[in-house]
Amino acid sequence: MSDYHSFTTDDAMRFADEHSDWFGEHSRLSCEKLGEDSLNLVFRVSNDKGRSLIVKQALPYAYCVGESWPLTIDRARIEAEVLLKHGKLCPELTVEVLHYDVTQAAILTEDLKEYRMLRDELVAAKQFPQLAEQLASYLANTLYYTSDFALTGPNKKQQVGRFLNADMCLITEDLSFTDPYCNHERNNITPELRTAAQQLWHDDALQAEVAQLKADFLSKPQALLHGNLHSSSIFINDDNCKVIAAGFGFYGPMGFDIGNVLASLLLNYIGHTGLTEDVGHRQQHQQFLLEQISALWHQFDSSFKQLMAQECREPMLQNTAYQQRFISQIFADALGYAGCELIRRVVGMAHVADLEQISNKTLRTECEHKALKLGRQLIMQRRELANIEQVLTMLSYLE
Ligand code: SR1
Repeated sequence: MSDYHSFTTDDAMRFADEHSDWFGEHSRLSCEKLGEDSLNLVFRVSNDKGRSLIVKQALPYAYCVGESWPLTIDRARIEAEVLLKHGKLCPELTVEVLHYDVTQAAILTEDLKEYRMLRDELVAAKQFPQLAEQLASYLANTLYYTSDFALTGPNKKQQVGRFLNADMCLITEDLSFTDPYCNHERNNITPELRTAAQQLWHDDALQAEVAQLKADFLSKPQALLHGNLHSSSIFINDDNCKVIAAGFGFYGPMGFDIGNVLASLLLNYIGHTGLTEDVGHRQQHQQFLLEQISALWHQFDSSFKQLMAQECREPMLQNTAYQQRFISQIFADALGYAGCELIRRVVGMAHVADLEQISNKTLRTECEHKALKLGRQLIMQRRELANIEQVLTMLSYLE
């Protein structure tokens, strides 16, 4: 790490200028530091003709916490390489990486100025009819083409080694699968939720299932995951969406990425009971979310099955009964990981705007209880739930 130093705005400007021809000659550049990432430094470099790029630099610690939480800067290489790999598989749905520098742990990407963060848009009850189709395509392609269905055994193992990402995985292992189930100092629990949180700490049946999901997260390298695919890692406009921020990428269980997307939509559905007062408006937005949740799974399921049927490289994995069993397992895993995400966003360290922005405290607490209840049901019943419609029915019974 000898030549590494954290960037000033001047460094970021130089980095962007040296490693792209985006600005052309004789541009006057300016740079602003953005505060949109909890772990990294992020800069926007612009020229006087309105063109801009993003420079993201990993610090040797978590930006939002400080030096007491050290992290390897190798996560920038992993992030860049995940985005480049996913970008090859889904160019239109992945932010474009123009350059990355291992020594400076810095990445230069396109600036998604025409896009907004999906979480903010969903909190504002904006609707995007193509969302499920786009995300299902991203998930099916990135997960299939980085798995054993598509790669040779030796190549796959080499890839697993390139993307071990121990520090970032440990954050998820702790924040998603351990802290919410014990009285951990990192947890962020409102007084109104204290009793419900304490129930989680003593819920042996639930903890046995979370242990299974955590064990799979630790030891099931099925595909190269994004690793943090919630609605703050997705940028969107009326035509398209793009996935950003793959710093948590690693080879893990496919259901984890799918579950995180489902959880973002479910949290938004639950949150709107408190966010949107007008009943008609709320129901209309929630109906949109139900349709997207259903379409997301159905389209993923059909694309992934088609890929397995038509492109599977490995003879033994071409067995149709095996493929059917595989997709059922992915569905159950996705529901389990969605459940863990719902729970950790209520009682764990990192909360979400979908619930935090509910100004009426009573309503917010009600919504948080619903998220905990649904999270538990998804984890406990994930193997019995036969299809996504049963999940939607479960959601309607939360009221
Ligand atoms: C210290 S990082 C907290 C959370 O933010 C990220 O987006 C991940 O979801 C992580 O768990």
